[in-house]
Amino acid sequence: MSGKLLFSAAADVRRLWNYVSLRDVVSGQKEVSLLTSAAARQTGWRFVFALVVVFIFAQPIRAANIIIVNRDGPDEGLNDPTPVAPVGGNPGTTIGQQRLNVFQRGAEFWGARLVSSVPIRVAAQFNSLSCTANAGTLGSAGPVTLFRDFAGAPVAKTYYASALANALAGTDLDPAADDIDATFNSDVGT
Ligand SMILES: [Ca+2]
Repeated sequence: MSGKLLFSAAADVRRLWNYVSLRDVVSGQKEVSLLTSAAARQTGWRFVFALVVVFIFAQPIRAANIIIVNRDGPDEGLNDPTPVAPVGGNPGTTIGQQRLNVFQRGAEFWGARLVSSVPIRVAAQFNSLSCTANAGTLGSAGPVTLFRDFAGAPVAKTYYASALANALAGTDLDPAADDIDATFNSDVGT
């Protein structure tokens, strides 16, 4: 929980509190002493603060489910059966499994930080890309599809990458397609 969030929530509650107090006085439903009694306000603020704390901790975990879709063929890339020893906390015992574990770790890292009710499908593969002894392409990734003018789009006539468009729409705008295509260089380290 950030201090900024708590401050913002408290400010909103205070505006609501002031509004309710003013409304009650104008309508004559409550005594004016509600506004002027320090003891009443203090008790009220304790109650409001408790409500804010309960509200914040009752919120669901903000996250997204990122699914790694293995697009490699048999015995290559993410399916490379070459035996290797576990290294750097990666328990995989083949090159392919270690590569997949890295993808999965990245998916979990970003999944915990992004917000979407729609699963994000990442088509993942390792292929031979540009590589020399001194330089090379590590990899690249990008959206598979773009959408615009869908229900929930914040700005008209503007394209959004599919994962973002799905999150804003609250539904999968193209369930048959992956959202992100990621290719990393199978020649690095060989
Ligand atoms: Ca491949």
